[in-house]
Amino acid sequence: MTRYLRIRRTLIVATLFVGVAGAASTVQANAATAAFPNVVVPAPVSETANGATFTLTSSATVSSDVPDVGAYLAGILRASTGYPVPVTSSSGTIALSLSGAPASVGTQGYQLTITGTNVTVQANQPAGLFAGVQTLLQLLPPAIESPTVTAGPWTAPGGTIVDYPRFAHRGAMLDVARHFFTVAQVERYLDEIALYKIDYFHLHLSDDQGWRLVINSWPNLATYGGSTEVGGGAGGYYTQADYTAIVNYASARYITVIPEIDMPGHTNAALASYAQLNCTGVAPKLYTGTKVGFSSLCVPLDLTYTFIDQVVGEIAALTPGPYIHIGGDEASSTTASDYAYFINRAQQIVAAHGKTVIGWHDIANATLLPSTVAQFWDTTTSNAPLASAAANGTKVVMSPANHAYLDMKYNRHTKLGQTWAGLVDVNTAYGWNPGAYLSGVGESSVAGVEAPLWTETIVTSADIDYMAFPRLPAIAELGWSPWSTHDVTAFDARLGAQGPRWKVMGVNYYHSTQITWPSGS
Ligand code: IFG
Repeated sequence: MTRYLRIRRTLIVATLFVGVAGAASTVQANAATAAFPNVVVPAPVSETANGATFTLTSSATVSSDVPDVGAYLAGILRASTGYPVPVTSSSGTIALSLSGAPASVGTQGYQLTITGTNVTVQANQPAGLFAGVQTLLQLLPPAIESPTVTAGPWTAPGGTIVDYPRFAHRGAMLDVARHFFTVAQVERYLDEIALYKIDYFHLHLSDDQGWRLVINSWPNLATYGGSTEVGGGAGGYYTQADYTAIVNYASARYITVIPEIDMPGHTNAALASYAQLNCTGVAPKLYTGTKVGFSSLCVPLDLTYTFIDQVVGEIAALTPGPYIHIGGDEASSTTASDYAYFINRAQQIVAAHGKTVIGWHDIANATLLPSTVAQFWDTTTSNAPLASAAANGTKVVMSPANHAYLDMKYNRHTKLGQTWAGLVDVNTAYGWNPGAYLSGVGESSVAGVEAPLWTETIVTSADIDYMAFPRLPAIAELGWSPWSTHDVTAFDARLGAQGPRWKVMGVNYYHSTQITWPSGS
């Protein structure tokens, strides 16, 4: 069990209530009004320092209107400080409250107030409390994230932060089809993305090289279609209980899972699992290479739509979130007319199961349902079918590969990753405006952003860490922070301050030469 895994917080259900919450925190009002340190990622909307310094002491308590968020925070504080940090029913030293927040913070934002003696996080919804807790942790010393007891002092600068997201959709994607990752590895990544107020987790569950989720009505998909991976390894798959565990772990961190079944292309694993799904009636072999565009479901075949209906039906029943991702990318082996027909039918099937479709922007070549969301992934800054769909009300999740694809190499020396979309170091990941990037797709058409991590070359959790950090926080900031705070110099400084936190957490991040990393981090 690596050091990092120990900090993978399981929410503490049984919490200890004590009657009297007292905080013997030391009050150190600094003479001059200190400014907030430039450390929080994503950058908050507003910060006002009050010159006080809060110190967490062994008598500190946490109270929370949402017990699980209180338990999450107390778990982190206990692990690193060694303090008991009981969770009380009210008026904790650190109080997480669902009342008193300004309406401006909406459903995902919060107000954080730190005085010399107390901390208050106020929000309108539980997700806002969770977001405020992430900001509070970033204002405490990096060692607060330590999985083992370490020395303080545990101080935080006094002041008030009012904060809320620019875009409601801030996602991270993990491709578990090219290489399979266990539930524990996925949960580790969920812990990491939760630190940066990510609220959607896109799980790429099927592709040419693997099918990764049990579908009871089509059992060969997992047992045969999931039996290998890129390079010929053992592959693997999630039982439906595994998938539910991932969904619940994400949900406890206010992250909604978006399952993807890629279609009609990227379907070799499914076609290899059932000969009757193939137009020829002959199943292809399992594929362990990294080519794309060579497979297609059989569009004229009625069984294809029974297959999709049953697959989508089982997945929808396991997915509390609103979206099913139908892929739609790189269907080079499907004719344009078949593709449009197929996407139109697939959307109807998903809608019949009460879910909203999201798909790679290629689906704009079909007729999109009003609620269907398109995910942009190309390296251009214009796309005519997508612009006309946006003009008709289609919302877009922005994932331009030359900025947001975490499987791109940082530079030509990077061992892992690919280069087809270019070399992407952290300032390239940060250097774009999602609300003004694609011609004809303005701010009001943009649902948000997502950082995909494709895994043709990614095998271990350390590989995931290396490619995601420090670039994922850049995409997270583009999704959360106001454009008015966009400043690469200030961002690079704040990102540098994250290094010691990742070091303590055992996150294997890339020490980009574009960032000044504190010594020892
Ligand atoms: N494009 C393919 C992915 C993956 C990627 C690797 C999309 C939508 C290249 N499709 O990105 O399957 O192979 O960078």
